[in-house]
Amino acid sequence: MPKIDPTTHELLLDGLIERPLVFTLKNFRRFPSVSRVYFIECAGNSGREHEGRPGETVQRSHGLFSNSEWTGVPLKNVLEEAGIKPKARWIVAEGADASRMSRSIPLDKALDDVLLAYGQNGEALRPEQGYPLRLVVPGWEGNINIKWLGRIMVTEEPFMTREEAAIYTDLTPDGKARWFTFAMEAKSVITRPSGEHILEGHGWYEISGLAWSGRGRVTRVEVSIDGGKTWADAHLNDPVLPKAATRFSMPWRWDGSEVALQSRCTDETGYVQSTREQLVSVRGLQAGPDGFNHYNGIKTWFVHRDGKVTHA
Ligand SMILES: Nc1nc2c(c(=O)[nH]1)N[C@H]1C(S)=C(S)[C@@H](COP(=O)(O)O)O[C@H]1N2
Ligand SMILES: [Mo]
Repeated sequence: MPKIDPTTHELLLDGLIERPLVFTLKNFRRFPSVSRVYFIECAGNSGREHEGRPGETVQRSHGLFSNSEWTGVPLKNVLEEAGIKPKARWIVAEGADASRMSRSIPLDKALDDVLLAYGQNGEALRPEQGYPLRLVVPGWEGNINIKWLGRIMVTEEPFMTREEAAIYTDLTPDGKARWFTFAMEAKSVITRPSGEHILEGHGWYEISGLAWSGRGRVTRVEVSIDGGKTWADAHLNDPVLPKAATRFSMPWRWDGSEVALQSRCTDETGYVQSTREQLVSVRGLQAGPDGFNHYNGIKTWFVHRDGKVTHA
């Protein structure tokens, strides 16, 4: 983690803008701020499911995920203050960590809902989460949410940085890699009961879990107790916010038989979460340079007769 002195740390805004700007945290905080709830999910989250080597617990299978209230300044306001030149199409955000981790983002997104965040859950960002300033790019893969933000350059083209040209790409069966898979597609996972839980006897339980979509609101979550043969609608707990985790729940009476629990999420674009088989038929089974990314298949937990819940 970089050691950053917030009294001297600066955010440099340059490239295809009328007036290059340098912000200290103090003058930056004078912009009007907003607070919004968004998830951040690593592109590699649940990649082991794609590989066919699922994690034993929900933490191990789907744990590269969080949901927070972020406070900061819309990037749009800051870019407009600087004046965007007509040729501009992208921005490049750079971290102040040793690797200067950098990502390119289309200007349309930068002017849509991206935040320059300095607060998380009502307190200052913690050092691990990017103190003093982090780019929050709602619904897009975790890697692009640059921590310890030090520079934003407005450009004509993407920079093709290591993370976007190699690491967070998806290898397809014809040997070509998909670039710029920005949005995290609709996904859901049952968190209770889940791997390593033990059901203490037959009777009523509440099945509950989390669903989200990088493209907007979750509109429906269905739950199956027979491995996907039949489905029933789960209840969506309020509030249901766009690009944020939504909790779902469903009462369930366990009769002591073997059960395969699954959840399936639909988002406001009409997209329905697919099965692993459907995804593998399109994307194959070749890992990229950093493993499997952008996997969002339906997750199964098995309840055994003795009440043990496992991933296999
Ligand atoms: N500057 C910088 N930002 C970064 C990273 C990094 O290594 N350096 N890691 C990224 C990756 S790969 C992910 S998944 C998210 C994780 O955010 P979290 O720690 O808040 O969950 O931060 C992203 N931002
Ligand atoms: Mo990541």
